[in-house]
Amino acid sequence: MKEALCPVTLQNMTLAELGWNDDFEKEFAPFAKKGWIPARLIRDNKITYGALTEGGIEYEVVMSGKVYHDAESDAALPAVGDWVALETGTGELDHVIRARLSRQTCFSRKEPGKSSEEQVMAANVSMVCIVTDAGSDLNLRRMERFFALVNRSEARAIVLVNKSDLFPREQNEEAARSIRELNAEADVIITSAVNGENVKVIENYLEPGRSITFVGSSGVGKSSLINAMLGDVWQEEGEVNNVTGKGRHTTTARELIVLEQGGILIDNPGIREVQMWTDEYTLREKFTDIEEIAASCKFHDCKHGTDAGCAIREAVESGRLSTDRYEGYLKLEEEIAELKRRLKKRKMTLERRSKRDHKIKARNLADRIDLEWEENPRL
Ligand SMILES: Nc1nc2c(ncn2[C@@H]2O[C@H](COP(=O)(O)OP(=O)(O)OP(=O)(O)O)[C@@H](O)[C@H]2O)c(=O)[nH]1
Ligand SMILES: [Mg+2]
Ligand SMILES: [Zn+2]
Repeated sequence: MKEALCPVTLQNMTLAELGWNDDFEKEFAPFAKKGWIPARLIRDNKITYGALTEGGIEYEVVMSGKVYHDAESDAALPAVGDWVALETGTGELDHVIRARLSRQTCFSRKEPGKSSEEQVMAANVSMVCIVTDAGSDLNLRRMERFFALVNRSEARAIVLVNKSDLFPREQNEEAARSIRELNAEADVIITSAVNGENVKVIENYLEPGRSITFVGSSGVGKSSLINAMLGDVWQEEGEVNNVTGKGRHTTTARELIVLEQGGILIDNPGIREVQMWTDEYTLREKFTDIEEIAASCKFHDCKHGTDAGCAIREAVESGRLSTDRYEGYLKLEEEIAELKRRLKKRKMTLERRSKRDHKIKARNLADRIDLEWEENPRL
């Protein structure tokens, strides 16, 4: 029997296990001369990044003003999975990304015609694992878009039709068949993180130094599948809601896990990120019947809660609309609102980043001026 997968003991981690190869080595040569070290970005904390280096040493790093300003678009900024040249310092926030190495693959989302809007989801991944289920998450139009994105990235796509334990066999197979029809080249696998169906099959895709990134809607089971592959070793604990006391188990930042048996897994946050590559329109499409009902609410900005003259509430009360679908619809509205908040926050973050760069520059300049003054006082 195969041993359970487990994350690499950090002290022993080699660059190769992290995905380093000869092409990176070659490109890195001039940076090595400057005393900089190779590091792979494993987490995007918005202002800072988590970076792993040889021997599993993790640094919290910032990008240099130059890296920031040289980036002609968001897509050119360092992203999770990127290899960078790191200048380590002595203090906190003194570890600086001096350069980003070329990407060997790049999984990103790009709106047609809006190249500045490209968002890198994962750099240098060999495989993108798209997770869905045979129930309400299944959306063939969204799947088509995923396939188009993966195709462009030079990575390979596999699709997991997860939560098979929840649906009849025929439904899982029908879902898998309709996905295969969209893309004959993609492997489509029916899985369950709960009963372990085909979890071992995913492990067959692992290879030393190769990264697999998991994408798909929130709650579809990306973290659970990774947990199932890792056994009890790795747990993604979501924040706990103060009111309900329930864990949300939602992945909030991309996280990269290096496995002792070889291979690298990247867990991604779900729907809130998916929003960034499916648009509001695609999401609403599933609920057109409800949108039609909503059109006859008394107020055009009806929140469908306690508002007077709410057609949706009436439909639920009369049984014309099931509470399940209604709740799904409300969740969607929250997700869309969340997307908008995130986009706004992102814009503010970028502005803050640029301000911070200016502050660092100002500080460096101030230090230099002090130094010059001490060396050469002009009294
Ligand atoms: N029945 C069943 N439930 C599952 C399966 N996989 C995941 N779940 C449940 O679905 C819920 C969400 O799973 P997660 O693994 O957190 O989903 P995720 O895709 O990581 O979600 P985000 O991190 O928010 O993107 C949890 O309650 C899991 O227990 C499965 O195969 N079968
Ligand atoms: Mg998750
Ligand atoms: Zn209403």
